[in-house]
Amino acid sequence: MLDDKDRIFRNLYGLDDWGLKGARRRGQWEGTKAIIDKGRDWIISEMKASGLRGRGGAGFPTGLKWSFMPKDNADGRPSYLVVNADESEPGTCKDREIMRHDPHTLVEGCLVAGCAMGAHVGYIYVRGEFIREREHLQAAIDQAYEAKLIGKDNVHGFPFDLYVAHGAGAYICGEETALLESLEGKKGQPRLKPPFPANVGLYGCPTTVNNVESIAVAPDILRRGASWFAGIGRANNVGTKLYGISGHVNTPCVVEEAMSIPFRELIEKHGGGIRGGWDNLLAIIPGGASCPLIPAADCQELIMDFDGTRAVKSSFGTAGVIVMDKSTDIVAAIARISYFFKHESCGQCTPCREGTGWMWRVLDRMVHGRAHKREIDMLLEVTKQVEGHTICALGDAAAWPIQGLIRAFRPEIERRIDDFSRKATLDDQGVLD
Ligand code: L3W
Ligand code: SF4
Repeated sequence: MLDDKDRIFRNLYGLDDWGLKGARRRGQWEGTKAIIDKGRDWIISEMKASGLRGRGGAGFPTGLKWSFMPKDNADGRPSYLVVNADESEPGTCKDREIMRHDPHTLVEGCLVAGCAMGAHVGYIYVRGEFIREREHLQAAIDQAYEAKLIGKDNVHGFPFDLYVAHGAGAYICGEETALLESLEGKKGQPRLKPPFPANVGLYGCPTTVNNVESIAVAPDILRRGASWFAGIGRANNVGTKLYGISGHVNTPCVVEEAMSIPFRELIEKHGGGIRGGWDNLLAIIPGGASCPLIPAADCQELIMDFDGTRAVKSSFGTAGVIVMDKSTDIVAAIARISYFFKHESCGQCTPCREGTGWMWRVLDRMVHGRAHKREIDMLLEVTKQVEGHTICALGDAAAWPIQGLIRAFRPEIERRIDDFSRKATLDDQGVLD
């Protein structure tokens, strides 16, 4: 279990003042000038050495991403930092807690990240529904301006302006290029990549888009040293991480823990155990609704990190763990997730636009057993036609939970089909009249 002294977010539950005074008491904005004075090359090499991987779901190395930004802006294009605070992944509410209760971690992180990538302007794109979070964040930014911590002429010597923008409730605007389109005032639809935002981003300029948590942990990493962060967790999966625990546990929460914590330990220590005990566990979704299900049998030895979840054919995603006990109608649960992706598809590519609706309609029939068994393989085949054949990862995200359901719970789908056809036969014979 993570030692208290290793926790970066010391006001995660809002027990202390979230404003500047509280932030300073907790050690934020301390030594920031020394960090900025060491310059962008030092910051980037330290971030690379820390091993931090992006906390938004894909796990791309943060220091490496920052290093893609141009060193000199010789072509006259400015560089931008954009923070993805459009947290909308079902089961995920960690960035919300940062913005609500510890917003200065993010504001300080933006300054440091901006310096590392030569960006004098940053935008934080906040999910439209996060009204209170946006207010806290804006207030923290105002405090930072007033104290001359950021702004054109600040005490740190790196001019930096920071703006908050808010979305309008579309999940797809959490995809980095759709977010950029939305920020530019256009319809939020993903762009084809490459070019990556580091080359052609906001207003066609070099841009880095990072998740809230990735940016908010940066100042502490640079203050305490890369080796401190790299020493927590295990190889390739290091540092501290915010986990969201929801569903059928006794005490749902968001908690900062070490990367690579065993799933069982996470749930016992912070989730208060499974409702009804471990024998009552049916399955989990480990990192937000995009990740495939992991059945109970595979959860026993599960390590919560990128490699541990991959070993059981799932993914780590945002570490928003959704726990489901045996009272769950698992087919209905995945059908509901499937409806979500159908609803949120932006519709610009055919496999996603048509496939998400098709998959949901079939799955919705399967909830009640109104299907043929051969349709199970047909559904699986459709998920494979969608996966990897779309502009953005929403297509994959729609396909994977269904693949996970079929992989782990095919007998349950078949049982419903058998039950339905048995009832239909009895009905035909008039037995049920
Ligand atoms: C320059 C290259 N940059 C990659 C950058 C790229 C991006 C980052 C990761 O999806 C996942 C998705 C959701 N040159 C580069 C390069 N980059 N190669 O690295 O890129 P990518 O494409 O691997 O992932 P992504 O498009 O960022 C994120 C999954 O996360 N997810 C959803 C999370 C939702 C939230 C939320 O609601 N807040 O986080 C959960 O599992 O399905 O697979 O910046 O530009 N050669
Ligand atoms: Fe839009 Fe879906 Fe294509 Fe993504 S995969 S661009 S959400 S249609």
